[in-house]
Formats: sequence, structure tokens, C-alpha cells
Amino acid sequence: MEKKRGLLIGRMQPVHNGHIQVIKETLKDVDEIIIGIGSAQLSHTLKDPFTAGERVMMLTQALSENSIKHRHYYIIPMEDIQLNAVWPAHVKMMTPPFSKVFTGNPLVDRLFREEGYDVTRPPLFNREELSGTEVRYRMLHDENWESLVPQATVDIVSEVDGIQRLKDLSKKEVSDLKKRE
Ligand code: NMN
Repeated sequence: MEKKRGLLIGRMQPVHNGHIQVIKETLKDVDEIIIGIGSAQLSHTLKDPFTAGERVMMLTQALSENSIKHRHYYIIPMEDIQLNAVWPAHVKMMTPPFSKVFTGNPLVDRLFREEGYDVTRPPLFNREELSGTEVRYRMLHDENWESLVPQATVDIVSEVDGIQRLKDLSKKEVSDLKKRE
């Protein structure tokens, strides 16, 4: 029987518990989920601190922690392109064939809908706390971020000295601080 595949794309900066819950939900609907790590070219900024490779590690280990079997997912880093109108074709070229798209991102929703895809908004779990923005804020301000992410993310962030990376990125150049009006 032909497999039903779905696509889920997120920047995953970093991978948090909301991602894992959504992946589990989508796997109730499809046989295989293609997980696109979005904006793969970005790293070392406050909004996108982790490299695509680091995010792949977080996700692979987190899925294993959650006993999600390899045969049910593909993890594919996806670089952004300049042209929104042809982005779905770019994504298609990089992924196994899929018939469904799961996204809460209005632009992603719009672009795939225009291409005739079945787009579903996955349930959002505790969106107030389970967001990359909240996790990065807490990392930077020495608040409890560890409870919002899988153990895998805690381990990888520690391995790559991620908290110090964020703190360093938040520092201003002395020349910026001294800028005169
Ligand atoms: O909802 P988030 O976590 O931001 O993930 C969506 C991802 O899809 C982002 O990485 C975003 O850059 C990407 N995306 C890329 C294009 C493009 O390359 N033109 C268009 C729409 C979304």
C-alpha cells in the first residue's frame, strides 16, 4: 500500500517540546513525516543561534528519546530562497513526495495552498511557553529553559556551549555603544 507522507517545516531554534508533540500528532495521521529544518543557512544570530547540523542532532536524539522509529521520519535541512512563489517547488525538489502539509506559519500555509496541497494547522501545545522565542529568551536571561525542551536539546546546547554563544551574540560592540547621535 502506498505510504501517506506529510511535511512539517520549522526553524527549530532550538528543538523544543512543542515540536515533539506536534510530530507525534502528525504521525497519527500520516505514515511518514518529512521534517524540514527551515532557514538551514542561518546560525549565530540571536534569532537563529544554532546551525542546521546542531538542529539535526537535537531532533534526531529527541525523536530517539521519544521512541519514534527511524522508518517514520526524514530530517531534511532546507535553505531559504529569495523567491517565495517558487519555494514550494524548491521544497518538493529536496524531499520525498508528500501529500499533506502541517504548518502554523501563515506564509507557508498560503504558498502550499496555492499549489493545491492539503494544508492542516497542527494543534499548538502551550504556545505561550513552548516557542523558540521563549526558550531563547530564557537561555539569555538565566531562566529555566530546560523544562521546555527535550533532554537532547539540553545536551547539544551544552556540547556546543550554546548559552555562552547566545550571550556573546547579545553583546554590543564597544563602537556601537559609543555611537553618538
Ligand atoms: O515557522 P518557522 O519556524 O519560521 O519555519 C518556517 C520556515 O520556512 C522558516 O525557516 C522560513 O524561512 C521557511 N520559509 C522559507 C521561504 C523561502 O525560502 N522563500 C518561504 C516561506 C517559509
